Amino acid sequence: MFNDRLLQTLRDAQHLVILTGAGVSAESGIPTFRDAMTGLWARYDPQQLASENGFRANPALVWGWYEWRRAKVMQSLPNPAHRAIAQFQPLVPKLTLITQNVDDLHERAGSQFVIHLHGSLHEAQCIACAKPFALNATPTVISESKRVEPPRCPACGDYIRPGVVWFGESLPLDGWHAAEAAAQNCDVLMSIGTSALVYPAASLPLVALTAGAKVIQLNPDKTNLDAKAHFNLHGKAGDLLPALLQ
Ligand code: BJW
Ligand code: ZN
Repeated sequence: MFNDRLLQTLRDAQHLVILTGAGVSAESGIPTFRDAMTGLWARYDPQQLASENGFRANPALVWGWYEWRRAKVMQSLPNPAHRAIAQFQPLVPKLTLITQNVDDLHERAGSQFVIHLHGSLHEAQCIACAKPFALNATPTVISESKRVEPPRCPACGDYIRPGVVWFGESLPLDGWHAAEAAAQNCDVLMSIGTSALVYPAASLPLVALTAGAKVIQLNPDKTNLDAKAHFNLHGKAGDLLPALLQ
């Protein structure tokens, strides 16, 4: 099913970087962002829902939408792609797992150290003073367009916001620096289930290529990375990754 050079590249890997995107959670029933029919951005305006201006303009709309997504993730289970990624860990001397996903499905599949470049649906903080806020364990929002007034910060009284990275915002700097260093120092990088359109995450495979690493891409569709990657595997992560482990 796979070509020998690809399998040898994986067997020889000393430091494997795995960069994941929404496609890895798609088979758990979590919608991606940019898939034409089913992606979140096909139905919602990213400026309205994933920017600080959007939140300031309509906090209850944005908070309700994120609570609906958090509930959806909590009702979902890791899929064979998450589980296969966790199973790579003992097979290579060093593995760095970097995700753009805001769910916790890698952790629930058994991956221990996960760099979350775009934050987490399961964290929240004050929009003004950044004090962390403990979310209730069981979100009750089941309708995607239900408006829910966000909680208020006990310290300063401003709104609590989702702990995710919106457009125009900085990535968590520790995570970003660790991700960049891993891309610079790895010998193999796998880019899985990402459209490779959102920066700076999309620059990580390019950093690895420039540093001389082999890049393997897994995605049912073509992306901008196809022309640059050493190997392009067109298929679903949940089919390809378990087969690669065989
Ligand atoms: C399957 C599958 C299956 C389906 N198996 N695959 C112009 C040019 C360049 C950059 C910019 C620009 N204008 C503005 C910018 C910057 C901007 C940016 O990149 N915009 C571009 C869209 C143009 N970036 C930022 O603003 C970032 N901040 C920043 O740059 O600050 C400076 C800084 C840098 C470093 C340190 C400090 C400061 C912030 C970006 C934040 C992105 N936020 C979101 C929302 C998070 C919250 C939430 O969840 O609501 O993050 S947007 C959304 O896109 C989300 C995702 O993590 C991100 C990436 O999406 P992903 O994962 O690739 O999903 P999709 O849907 O795009 O692709 C899924 C893929 O899966 C598809 O290809 C399918 O084919 C595939 N698939 N089923 C495998 N079964
Ligand atoms: Zn506050």
